[in-house]
Amino acid sequence: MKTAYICFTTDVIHEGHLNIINEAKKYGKVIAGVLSNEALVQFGRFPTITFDERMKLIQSTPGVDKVVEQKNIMYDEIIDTLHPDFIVHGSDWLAGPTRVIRDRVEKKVEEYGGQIIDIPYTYNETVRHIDRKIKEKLAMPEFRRSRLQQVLTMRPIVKALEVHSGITGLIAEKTVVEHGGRLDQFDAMWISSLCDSTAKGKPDIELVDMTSRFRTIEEVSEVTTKPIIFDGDTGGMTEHFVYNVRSLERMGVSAVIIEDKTGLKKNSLFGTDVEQTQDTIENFCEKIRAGKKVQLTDDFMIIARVESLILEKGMEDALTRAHAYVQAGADAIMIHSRKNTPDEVLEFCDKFRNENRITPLVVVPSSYNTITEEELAEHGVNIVIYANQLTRSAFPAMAQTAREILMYHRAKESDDRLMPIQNIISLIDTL
Ligand code: SPV
Ligand code: MG
Repeated sequence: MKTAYICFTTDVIHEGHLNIINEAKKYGKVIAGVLSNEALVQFGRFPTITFDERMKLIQSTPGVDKVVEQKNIMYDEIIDTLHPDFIVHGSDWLAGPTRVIRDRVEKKVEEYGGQIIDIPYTYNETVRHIDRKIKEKLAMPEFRRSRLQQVLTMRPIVKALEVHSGITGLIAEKTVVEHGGRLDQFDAMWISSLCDSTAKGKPDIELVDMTSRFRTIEEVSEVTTKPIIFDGDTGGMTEHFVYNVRSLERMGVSAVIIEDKTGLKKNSLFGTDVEQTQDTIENFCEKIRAGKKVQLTDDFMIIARVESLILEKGMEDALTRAHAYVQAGADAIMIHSRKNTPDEVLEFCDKFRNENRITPLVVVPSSYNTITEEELAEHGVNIVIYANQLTRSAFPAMAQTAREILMYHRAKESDDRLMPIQNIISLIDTL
């Protein structure tokens, strides 16, 4: 008997899936692949149920004869193992970034005379409603909060992009690229104090108050599902920090990063050009301990940011502080540098990893931007934050348009560089 293979990436079976199974049945025995969590996350879908639950769900669906795990987005391995006569899929993969998957399947099955069957994709009101419900569930604080810890176990390195508004949140949420035969997207979002302040035309000196910073979180949360890492600056006074930990946790934020500076905070990229004071190890450890004590879930992370390299206090100081902060309960360490080579950060990571193989390491390669994610991961880095690039790319584009309109007394000269408003609107979900 011939075999028809279908891969499932879903947590809920709806009539669209049943239709595909029924169509597949016409071609032979139906083998259903269930995409692994790791692959699913890479695919831009976060599971709302466990892998075993998804296996059981597909197994119990009428029409499915056999269930197997599909470990990769690409079908190569599964095709090599099963040699299915038919690969059946919704026609949605004929367009968009998933086209690359179909192209590769097409090449693979040609090798032994297999065939792709594209089934017109069902996208009616019921299906749309189910999709929306899954997305809403993913956006709920209790689901979103734990997602950073989950992606840390699933991705070789977690990539976070700076966001400071609903629309930048949507860019981080929805940008998917196909490059070199693989799909990629961001895993998390970083709400930078620098860019949040800049968007409000204010300096990055903890001037924008927490109520306003929390408003930004809400704005981003309303339209996205990815985990949020919040830039908590110095954390402020310990007596205030504990309240903010509770608020962030309640909002579904996954992590706060606080830096070991005290007094009037200045942006780290100024380094020693401006006066900046590092907190004592004792005080900062006390702040970390106080924060950990008040948090109510195991999901939330307090990440300690070591400013020793920024403030030119030396590698030993950076390492001593990092280990002390971990002892005090920090869930991860962020090491920052404003050098234009990654050397000191890599040296820190290697030395830290000699002593500590578990605590996640976070880096922000703004100035040492030639290093790749792969190289960072080789040195034990777990999270890479692209902290300000969206703001820095938008600002010159906006300033140029403003100058051109003033110069030509009309907008025509700028228009070729501008995105049609329909393309921008297409990012925005309608209810
Ligand atoms: C931010 O993005 O606000 C940061 C990173 O704290 S940096 O600007 O490099 O200090
Ligand atoms: Mg900051």
